[in-house]
Amino acid sequence: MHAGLRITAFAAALAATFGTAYGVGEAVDPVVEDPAPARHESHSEASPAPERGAGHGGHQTEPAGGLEISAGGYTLDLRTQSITAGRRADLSFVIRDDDGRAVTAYRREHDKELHLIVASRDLGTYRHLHPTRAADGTWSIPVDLPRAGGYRVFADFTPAKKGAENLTLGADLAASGPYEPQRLPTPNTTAEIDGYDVRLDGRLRPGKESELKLKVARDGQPVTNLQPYLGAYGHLVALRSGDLAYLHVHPNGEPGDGTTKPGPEISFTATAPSRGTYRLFLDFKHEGEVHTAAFTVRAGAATAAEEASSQAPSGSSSGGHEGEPGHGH
Ligand SMILES: [Cu+2]
Repeated sequence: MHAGLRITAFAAALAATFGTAYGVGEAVDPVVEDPAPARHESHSEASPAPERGAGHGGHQTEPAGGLEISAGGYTLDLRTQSITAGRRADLSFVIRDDDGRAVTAYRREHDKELHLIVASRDLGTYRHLHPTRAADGTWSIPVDLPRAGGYRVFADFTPAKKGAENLTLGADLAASGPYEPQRLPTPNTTAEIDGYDVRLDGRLRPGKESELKLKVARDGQPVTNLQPYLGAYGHLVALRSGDLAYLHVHPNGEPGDGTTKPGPEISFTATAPSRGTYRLFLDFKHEGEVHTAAFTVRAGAATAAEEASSQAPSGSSSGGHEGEPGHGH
């Protein structure tokens, strides 16, 4: 399984189909030279996968996923479009092909046929779920969203059909109730969750691959017995603040490969599709429980100092806007 190749081919297909979306990344990042012409589309089933990053133009730009409800010939048909905040409800959906038929055959990725992410528009609430598929192709899972507001539902899957690429489709979900948008937390490199301290090293870069390392500790001691979760020691999802573009992040190494240790460090490779502010969510498993640590990071800050100086919250404005305060430059 070479996620790199699939995603590269997917990038090319997406570029061919949705040239404008791809153009966003190009416009803000002059380093991107190769617009990934449509001819690359045919690659998907070909020759052995090249190493990630060895692709077109010497580096790889992965397009953002999740911004479209329909892409690559598949559509996310979200049957539940509204629920009540704070009340458990069944979320159900169907993935449909070009002919409107429910897709019932998937390729497993990270141990599952489909990964479902539910995130609030203000990125204050995040869920990584694994719904159950009925024989007719209907997926369902109970959800309980604590706060009212707008949410985005992401389905990350690969149809089993020959030549099909990994896709992340997104659809809106509303949770009714009194709405109080939360401000995006300021950038952080340490997160405390359920008694664990998680430290983030490395920076997310626009249009360039970079390594992100997360180190897990508890009571000041490095955790060296993380448990495999979804075929890795951690699962990292990055969402762009402002439009909730969904980034694919690849774990480096996997349990049992002879070199990857069960902590304290978990390594990932990620590419931001543009400058901007992103929220990173790390799921890791320890002593039978899954925990989620969250980080706010800026991609494209010229220096660490700029990153730090742009962290200051913008005064006491209580305009009730979602997301982050404006850029400091
Ligand atoms: Cu998952």
